[in-house]
Amino acid sequence: MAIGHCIIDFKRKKLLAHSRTTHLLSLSAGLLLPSFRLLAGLGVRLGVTSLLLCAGNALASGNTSYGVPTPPGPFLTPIPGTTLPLPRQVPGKEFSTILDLNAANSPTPGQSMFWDGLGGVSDAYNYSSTRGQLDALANADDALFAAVRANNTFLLLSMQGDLNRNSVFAISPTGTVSLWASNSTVWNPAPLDGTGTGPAAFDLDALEIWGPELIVDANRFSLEFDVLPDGTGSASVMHLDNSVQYTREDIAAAIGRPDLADRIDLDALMVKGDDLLFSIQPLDEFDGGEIWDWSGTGLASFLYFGERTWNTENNIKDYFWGYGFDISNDNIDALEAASVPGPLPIVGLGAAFGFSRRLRSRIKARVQT
Ligand SMILES: [Ca+2]
Ligand SMILES: [Ca+2]
Ligand SMILES: [Ca+2]
Repeated sequence: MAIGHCIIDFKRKKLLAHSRTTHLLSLSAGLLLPSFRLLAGLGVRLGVTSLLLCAGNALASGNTSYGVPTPPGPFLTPIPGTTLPLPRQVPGKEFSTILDLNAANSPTPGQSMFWDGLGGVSDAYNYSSTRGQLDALANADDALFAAVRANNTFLLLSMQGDLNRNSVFAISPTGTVSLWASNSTVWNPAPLDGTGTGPAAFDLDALEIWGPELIVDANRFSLEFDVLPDGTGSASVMHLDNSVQYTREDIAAAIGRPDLADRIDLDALMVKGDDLLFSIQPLDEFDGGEIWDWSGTGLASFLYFGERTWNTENNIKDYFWGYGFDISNDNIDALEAASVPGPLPIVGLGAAFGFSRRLRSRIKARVQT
């Protein structure tokens, strides 16, 4: 059981992307084991890392690659459903702060970080070595993209400002709102504030989850103001190699406002091939809380999810307040999705086994005496 949960799985997007060259071993409990060739293709480091993580899970000793003593996991596979996994159970999480920082807390434009869901972070990738601030992350084949459209997963979103250090909220298929990750779930201890006297609050503004651990797989991104990484032009959605998937003209036309092409700024993103789920920075009549669902051609429509339409009229501030959460504004600045069929496996399985073994021997000793 412990071994099964230790096996690192990949998001379906990764599996699909490599399905032609990869043999998959289907395991019970819906877990999938990627072949060694896939591991090698993605970086031999991963295989070693996952083994280390498994060992760490059992031993719960030493620092993980994220710099904290407790390793994340047990990792789950993204599957449509009505159970929300814990952040630590979702492999391959990446994020960026609104003022891009690296794991050493130095301002680093374009920087993303891995986070383990237990407060540990490490540097992931720099998308803009020149000047641009990262403001949206996605994978070309985002897990659970179709499940969002089918209203059969949890929609994850971050609001601009992360008021009260609430970084990521989860919207259930029936529209209930819960907190999925606080500042300290993402990065703890958080970077010190300017006075050096305490942890500063930060605003998570880009999020990508479900992937191999400690391997960069956010291969779609947007920069603040939709500039190109070299600053010579503009684009809303880019590939990892800095080629343009969608221009600002494309996005402005998709929302029916081609006149906004020189001002639009995409700031939250999920991708599946040509299809996008996206939000923008507040602009004209748009308050930034809109989520558009777009096939890549023609007009986009507003997403219907959680028994509501995510258009401008959807007052997110009032909606969240109904669930006890205060937010600064209606601007969504990161999008993702998470679900498993449930129930959740027990967290800290290694420790639990250790305990039960001690308990058993104690009981045994008592019986013998
Ligand atoms: Ca945010
Ligand atoms: Ca942008
Ligand atoms: Ca927005």
